[in-house]
Amino acid sequence: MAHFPSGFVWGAATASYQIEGAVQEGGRGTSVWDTFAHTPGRIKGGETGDVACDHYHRYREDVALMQALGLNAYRFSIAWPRVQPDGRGRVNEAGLAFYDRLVDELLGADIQPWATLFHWDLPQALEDSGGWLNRDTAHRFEEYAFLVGARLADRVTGFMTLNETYIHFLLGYALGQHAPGRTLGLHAFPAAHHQLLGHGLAVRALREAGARSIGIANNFAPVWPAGERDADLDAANRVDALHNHLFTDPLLRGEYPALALDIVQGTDPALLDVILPGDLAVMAAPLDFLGVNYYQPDYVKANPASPTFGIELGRLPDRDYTAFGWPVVPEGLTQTLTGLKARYGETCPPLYVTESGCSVNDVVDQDGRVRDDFRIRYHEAHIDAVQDAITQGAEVRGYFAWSLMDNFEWAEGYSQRFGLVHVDYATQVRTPKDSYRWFQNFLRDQA
Ligand code: IFM
Repeated sequence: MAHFPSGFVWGAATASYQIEGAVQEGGRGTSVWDTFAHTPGRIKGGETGDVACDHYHRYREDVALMQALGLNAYRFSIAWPRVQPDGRGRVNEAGLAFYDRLVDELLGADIQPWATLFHWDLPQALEDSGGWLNRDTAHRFEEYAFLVGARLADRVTGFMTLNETYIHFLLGYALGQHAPGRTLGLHAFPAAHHQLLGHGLAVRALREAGARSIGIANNFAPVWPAGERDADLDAANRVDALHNHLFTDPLLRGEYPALALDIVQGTDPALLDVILPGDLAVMAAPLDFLGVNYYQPDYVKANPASPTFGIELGRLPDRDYTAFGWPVVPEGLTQTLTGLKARYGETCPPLYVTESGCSVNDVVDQDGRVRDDFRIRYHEAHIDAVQDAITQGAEVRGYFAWSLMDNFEWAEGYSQRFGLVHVDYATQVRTPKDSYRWFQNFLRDQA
């Protein structure tokens, strides 16, 4: 495989609710995911993140695994309700102290800490006043960003404000498959606008607090029409506007894409009233990098009968599929990275792949090995795809595998394993998979 420039960031990623557990320890408040997971029927098998990977207690062991793998970076998220149990005002020192210890442990292992401020676990108290539908949440996020920055900016290499604004809007507010479980369809637009506003306010707050490098981790997908009918092409353009452009144009161009505004206005013109003068300028605060979470393309068909905006997602032919049923399409990552450069030109900041990975039905064999060749091929192909993008002129500076270890996969509970490290949830035993060993050798070769 190709050699990457020295200084290229090689990491793995996780998120607080998916791994930490200890939901009632250290003064942590309740998050929307605690509430959602404890609501019968929401999560496969009735599972919750109450214990997850018990990372809150085992973070030293987990950092040791990263160090032995040879990672030079780790992307984790900070649980807002650990830091501010009510999402406003009172700061929980024990919560901040946990992230202090984690960051110091990483630095002691020569691993750069990359912290995401919001990976979907909103304090329940803020949800009770409307969550991201309420403009005030953006201001509470600014306050929280400042206090995390003031505590950690001296040691954190890169801050990401939010994770996957589109997915949170779509699954949390439009379709109700994730917390907080709202089913507003496109009437959820205020949740998109206020996340983006919160992002811009948080960038400003983090800078004031001394952060050195600030970005966001958005989810991107190349959108491919599943047919040549005008209706399919039109559907593909609409999905592209909503999935990709709506969440990044405001940050890098200072404007909403016209097609997305048309779609929202066509749903209800009053929805656009949440956009106040000056909001776009706040959202467009300069960024040091753009995080790209990539999994699969959107393969789109028009279907007026479909309840999801008259659009149906098709199944790409002739592909390998992950255990989750997602097609493996590495060239979609190349297209995404080069496409960002093409769309945003000079205003496109350096790119990091902040998530890429696949779920596999892994088992620990009799001899203690997890033979996850599928995952090895996945990462090999996606790292090659990054190399192709660099060759074609995209400035890509890092690759974070999703995920360091198996964890709570949201509505899927523990049924989807994405880790380089296998977790036995009954015993909390960690077993490095073959993909971990493959990545370790790959990184040795890069050195
Ligand atoms: O587990 C999630 C993560 O929290 C956000 N990006 C996609 C991953 C796999 O679904």
